[in-house]
Amino acid sequence: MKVLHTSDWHLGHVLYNYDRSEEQHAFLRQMAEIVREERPDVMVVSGDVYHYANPSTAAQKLFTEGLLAIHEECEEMTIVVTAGNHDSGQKVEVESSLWRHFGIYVIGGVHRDGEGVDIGRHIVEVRGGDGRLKGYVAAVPHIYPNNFPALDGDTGREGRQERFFQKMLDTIKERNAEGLPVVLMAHLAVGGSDTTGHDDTIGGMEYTDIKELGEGYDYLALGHIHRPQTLAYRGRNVRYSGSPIPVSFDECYTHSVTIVEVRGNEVSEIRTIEIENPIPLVTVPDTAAPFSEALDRLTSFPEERCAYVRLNVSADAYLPADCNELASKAVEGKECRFCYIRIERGRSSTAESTGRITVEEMKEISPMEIARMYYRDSTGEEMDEELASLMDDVIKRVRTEAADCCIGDEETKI
Ligand SMILES: [Mn+2]
Repeated sequence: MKVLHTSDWHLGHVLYNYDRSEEQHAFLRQMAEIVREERPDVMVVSGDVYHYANPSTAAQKLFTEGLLAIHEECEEMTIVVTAGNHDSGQKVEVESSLWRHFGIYVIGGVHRDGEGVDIGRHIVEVRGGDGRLKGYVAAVPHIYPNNFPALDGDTGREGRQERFFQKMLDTIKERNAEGLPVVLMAHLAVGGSDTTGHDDTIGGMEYTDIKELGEGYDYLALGHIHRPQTLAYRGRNVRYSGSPIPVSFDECYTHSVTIVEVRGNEVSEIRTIEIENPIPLVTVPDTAAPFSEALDRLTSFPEERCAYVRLNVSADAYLPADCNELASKAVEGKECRFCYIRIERGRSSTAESTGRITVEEMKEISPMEIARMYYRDSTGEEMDEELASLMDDVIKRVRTEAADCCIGDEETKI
C-alpha cells in the first residue's frame, strides 16, 4: 500500500497581516502533481487543515477546490483528513457526507451511535481501483487526552486515550485476517520528538508517550509538530511529515510531504518530496546584528526577490522608536514584504537587565514562557507542573476563543 502522508497545511494562515493564498494555492497545485505522478493508494492529512478554527470563506474554498483537484488526479485514491488542534472538528466535518461520494473521509471528532462510541467511523478501508482491499487507516483527530470518550467499562478519565486507540486497533485486527497494512493517524506531540521551530516548546506542549497510541499499526502518520522527522520507537515506523509551508520564520528547514510504501506489515520505503514555496520566509541578516547594520542589509536586499523578511537584530542597545517605520521604508519599492523585527535576547537583553521585556521581545516569547518568567520573578521559584498545566489550559482556551472571534488578525501561535 502506497501512502502519501502530509499534515499541518494551515490553510488561511495570515503572516503578519499578509495574505498567503498564493503560497497555499501553489502548494495544493504541487500536491495534485505529486498525486498524478505517484498514484498513491491513500493520502492521509493528519490534522491542522486550516490555521484558524473559524476559517475564512476564501480558505474554505481553497480547501474544497484543492482537495477536489487532488482527487481528480487519481480518483481511486482514498483520502483521509482529520482535524488538528487548530481546526474546529465540527466545521471541517460539515461537508463530510458529500466528500464520502469521492472516497474522501473527513473526521473531525468522536461520534456516538445507539451503542455508544462509534469506533467504526475512525476505521477507513483502502481499496484499489478494482475494489480489492489493500489496507486500513485508523484515523484519530486531535482530542485532548482527558476528553477521550468513555468506552464500555470505563470509570475514570485516566487512560482513556490509550484505551480508545487500542480498541480501534483491536477492531481492525479482528477484521484484518489477511494481515494487510494498517496506518494510524494522530495529531499530537509524542515524547522524544524534535520541536525546533515550533512555538511553545517550553512547557506549552503536552507530550504523549507513543505507547499510549496502542499496538497493531505498521506506520504511524503523525501531525502537529512542523519539523519533518522519523522517530525511533521499538522498531516501529513513526513519522511527522511536517508542515508543507512554513508557518513561522523559525521553521527554517526543507518542507515536504512523505511517501511511504507499506508491504504486509513492513515499511519498505519512506521518502520525501520537497514542496517549493514561491515566497520564502527569510531572516536578514542570518545572525543578529546591531540595528543600523541590519537595516543596511535590508536596504540592499535584492529588489526583485519575492520573500517575507524579518529583521534580525541584536539587542545590545535600544532600538530607535521608529524602527518599524525605518524597516518598512527600507523595503519600499521592493518585491519583498517586511514582517517584523526579531530581537535576539543575549546576555544583555532588556529582560535580564531591567526585569522587563519589550513588546518586540514579547512577540518572540510564548505566553507560557512569559508566565514562567513572571512567576520566577515574583516568587523566586520555578512554576510547578500543576500550575503550568492549568496555565497551559487557559492559554489554549483563550486561543480557541480568539480564533473564533478574530479571524485573520495577528498570527496565532501554535
Ligand atoms: Mn500545526
